Amino acid sequence: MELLSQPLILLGCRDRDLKREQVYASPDSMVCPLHTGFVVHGKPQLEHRLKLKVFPVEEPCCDCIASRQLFDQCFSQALATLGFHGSYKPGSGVWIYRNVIDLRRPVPYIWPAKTDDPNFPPPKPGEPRRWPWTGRMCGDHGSPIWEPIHFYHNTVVVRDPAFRDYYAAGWGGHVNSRRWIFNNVLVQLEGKPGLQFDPPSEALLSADGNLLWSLRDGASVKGNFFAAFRRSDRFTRSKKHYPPGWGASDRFADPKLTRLSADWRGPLDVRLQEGSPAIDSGVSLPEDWPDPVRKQDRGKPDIGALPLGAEAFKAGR
Ligand SMILES: [Ca+2]
Repeated sequence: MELLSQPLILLGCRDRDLKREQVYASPDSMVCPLHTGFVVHGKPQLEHRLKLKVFPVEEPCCDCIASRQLFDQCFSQALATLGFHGSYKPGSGVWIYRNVIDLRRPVPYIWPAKTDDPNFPPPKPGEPRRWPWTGRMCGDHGSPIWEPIHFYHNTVVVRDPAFRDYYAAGWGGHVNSRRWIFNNVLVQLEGKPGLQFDPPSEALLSADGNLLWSLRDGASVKGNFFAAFRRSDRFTRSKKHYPPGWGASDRFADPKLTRLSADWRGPLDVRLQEGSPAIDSGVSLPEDWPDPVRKQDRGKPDIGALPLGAEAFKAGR
């Protein structure tokens, strides 16, 4: 089985930041590198077949959360790439930046129970059969309070619309603690990117300088993609806490990545090409936000994981 040919890294990472790991999850798992390690849901027969170890959720260590950072990593094939679980008290936050998150690949949530299992509809004429599901950017298990999150300068590619069409591949949802979402490239292969938000108070969220795109459907969008949202009460209310308003500098445009295919088997090269609308389109971030390549970025910030001219980092062991 091809899934088994890839390394599986179980993250317990209590005593260090994570850098340049190639992180894969199992087909039926949630990776929780931010806090709790690795959670496998049910299906013991599947776990056995995949020779996975099940790591119990650990009690938190809030001291280590205070400095938790994830950067220069590649994530792929995860059911919920960054997830939260447990009833722990959130720490002082995590910093997630300069990562490549490639969620094009299908994730088998369940296996077919029979040959005509309705969970596996037949393909449309001319299209190949495929798994109905892919991974999610973020999620939780049991509705915990999420860590305060700084999510900035990442490049994210997902296949499907986010849960409830939440903004930024899902980061606009489950906002129950402070969150910052800035200068990310967020490409969806199919369907329009979501512009839904759910924080109970606008004070919890700051978001701007993100570039959204749909590989299949972006070119068919006429007019200003953000027009309706920017007329909304929600946008107006967001100005009280983030004066430009959520996503005031966001863009909807093809980021012109070096290599991006709808076929998950194809390589993903997130380096920006000359002329990319991501160049110099980000918003300025505080100097004290950690960033190893800020000095390589000429002029205004380039959106995404790699500024123009930066070499792709090598992740994995
Ligand atoms: Ca720049």
